[in-house]
Amino acid sequence: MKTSVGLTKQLQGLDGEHFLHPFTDFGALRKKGSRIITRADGVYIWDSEGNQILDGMSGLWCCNLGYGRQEIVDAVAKQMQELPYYNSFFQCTHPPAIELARRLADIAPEHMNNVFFTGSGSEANDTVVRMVHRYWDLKGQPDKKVIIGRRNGYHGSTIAGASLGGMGFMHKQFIPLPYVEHIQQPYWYAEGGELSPEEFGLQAARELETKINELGVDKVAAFIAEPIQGAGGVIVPPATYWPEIKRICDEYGILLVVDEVIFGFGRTGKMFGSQYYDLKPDLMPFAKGVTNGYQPLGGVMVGDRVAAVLKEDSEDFAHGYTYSGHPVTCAAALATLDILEREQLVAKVADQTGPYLQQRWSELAEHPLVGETRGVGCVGALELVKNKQSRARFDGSSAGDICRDMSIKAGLVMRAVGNTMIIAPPLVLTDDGVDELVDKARKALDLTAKELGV
Ligand code: PXG
Repeated sequence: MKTSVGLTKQLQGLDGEHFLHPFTDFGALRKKGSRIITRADGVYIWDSEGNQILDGMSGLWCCNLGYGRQEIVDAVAKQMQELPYYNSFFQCTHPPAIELARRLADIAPEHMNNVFFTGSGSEANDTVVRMVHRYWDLKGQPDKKVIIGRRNGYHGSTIAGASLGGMGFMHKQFIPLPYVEHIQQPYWYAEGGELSPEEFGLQAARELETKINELGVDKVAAFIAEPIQGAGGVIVPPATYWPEIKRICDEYGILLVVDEVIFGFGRTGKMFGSQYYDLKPDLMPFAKGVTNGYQPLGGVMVGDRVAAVLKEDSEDFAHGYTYSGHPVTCAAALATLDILEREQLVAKVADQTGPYLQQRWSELAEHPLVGETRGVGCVGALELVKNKQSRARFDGSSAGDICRDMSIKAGLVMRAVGNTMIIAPPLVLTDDGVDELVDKARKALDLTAKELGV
């Protein structure tokens, strides 16, 4: 749909009047007017002014197979006709949820054979808290309640999700759960100082050991982390980080929760980020890409040692949502997994799309504004800096905000996290698509440099 400028203004007016957007300064947006997206196809979106924009963020890290996937639409329509809703409470179930549970058990790491369904990644992380606490209660260690996360980690926006995450700007707007603690993030470029990435990775990981000892291992239940921080700025940990975290979790016997909401379903070139880093998580929350973003579905994959204990519980596990295992969302997920397998997209990211994107993306490091580029598979980040040698940053998020707007002007959705620019394009991006993305990102950087007068 191409709308007229007049209609765009009218919709923006109504939007500002009635619609409270997530993570938004309502007043500022109302003044500026929101961008109205009216349709999408393949790797492109179109706005109400008719501009065609390459979606470098796969919606919000979720439309990994791109738009216009009729097969998912058909599966959803068929399921809606057959059984649009039934619950999985009170000893009931239905074929789509059963089939999806089995399918997920097939593709998850070997030791993960059970799933609890939710409606989102945030609900998945609320479920994580409930499972972790129940597990240790049933193990006869009810004092083990503390969950350790990381500063600048993101695990969603419910009270539990936002508490597990370590976003200071979120924490200051509510009272985080008292049993969640945070340690340093493995963000070498911003916090590594004079240390090598390898030294810094070890140091950041060892904060977990220090924190466990400070709190007492008898109080600590679990550690939660994203394999690579997504919303925090595509922070790829140094190679030394995950092996050391693994060692500490094993040695102290605490549960390892790897949040796969962004990296699940192929983004690193492995089915799960845990497999990319050779981790053996006890719990694996997921969402987003499982339905290609077409339906709201999340869940928690449960490792055998936790599942065995929960399944021996003589009481109900007193937790669940009306839409846990909603049949229509499960049908969307099954169609998504069919496509992912048939088009061999995970292998394609590992062998072709990922390496080519990383090679072309790294060329942007030569740009005068860019201090570092990094990435894995189909994600990338670049740091906008005043000075490449000293790694001196621009104030606040000024450069990032400009670059985000310039990127749209250049025809590309690139997200700004402060002064870090990030991309997570659909896994179906072709080599030509990669070239287009990098050309547009470079144009955005040139326009940003001009605007900043550097
Ligand atoms: N865990 C991780 C790792 C996430 O990235 C969630 C949990 C929560 O999922 P739901 O479905 O409840 O949103 C997320 C979500 C951003 C951005 O700006 C990232 C997310 C959500 C919204 C914005 O990068 N990730």
